[in-house]
Amino acid sequence: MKRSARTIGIVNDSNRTGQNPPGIRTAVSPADIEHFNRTGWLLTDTLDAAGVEELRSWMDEIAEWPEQGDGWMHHYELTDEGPKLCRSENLIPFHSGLRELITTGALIEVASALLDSQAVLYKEKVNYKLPGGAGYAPHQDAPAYPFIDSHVSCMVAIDDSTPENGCLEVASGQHQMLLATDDSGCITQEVVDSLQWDLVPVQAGQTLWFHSRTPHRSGANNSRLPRRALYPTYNALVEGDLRDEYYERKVAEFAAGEAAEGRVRVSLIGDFQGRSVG
Ligand SMILES: O=C(O)CCC(=O)C(=O)O
Repeated sequence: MKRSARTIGIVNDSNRTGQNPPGIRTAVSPADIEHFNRTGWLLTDTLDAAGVEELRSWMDEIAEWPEQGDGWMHHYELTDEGPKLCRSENLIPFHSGLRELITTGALIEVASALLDSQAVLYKEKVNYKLPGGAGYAPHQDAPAYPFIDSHVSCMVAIDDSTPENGCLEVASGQHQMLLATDDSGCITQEVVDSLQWDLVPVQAGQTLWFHSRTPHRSGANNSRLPRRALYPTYNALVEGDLRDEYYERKVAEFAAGEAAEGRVRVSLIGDFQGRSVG
């Protein structure tokens, strides 16, 4: 895969409001919303050091949940060091702290501001990207998110996300339409080569917001430390509260279909490059 990309930094950390529990200290300004509407992404501060520590402890708990749960899903990939957890999803029915963090307070307020409408949670996942964990091919999320056209997602960084450990790369200003896709539902190589890709390092506690049509990709984790990130996705409530339907559809499609040869299936498109555990 051709991987030339520039690096961009935080775009706006002004206009921050006072403390909101638990450890959240952010709001978006009109300039932030303008940036998001123009580029399709926005980097904000979300958690202070205590909030990051709490989120890390929740992630440690969730990673210990049994593989066969009461509705949550764990996915595993094969790395050179053996099988590792790569994703957990459908988590909020089983974790009150996480439910509060992503369905009340600053995150849902920012999502509502970016959607310009009251937001509701569409889905949630954690990508662990443990050492040796694989990256994601260039894609837009919208083809993997059925029922409606527009969503806003965010990556809440649990660990610092860097070029070395597989931070996201985005293509700015490309979120108005769906791009051409290949057999796996990812962006065709010709289109990928025509886009400018920007690396977006995200520090633990910061949040990278992006539209579900914002093209993005990421590399493997070539470091010795985890690169965990929490990804809630929201939609406008006027379009429906679709979370239960989303997971019903996902479970049904996973039961009916196979992953591409040798790959782990974590999504309704084939963006994840992780090897199957077998
Ligand atoms: O966590 C990453 O590196 C990328 C995740 C991603 O693109 C996705 O889950 O759709």
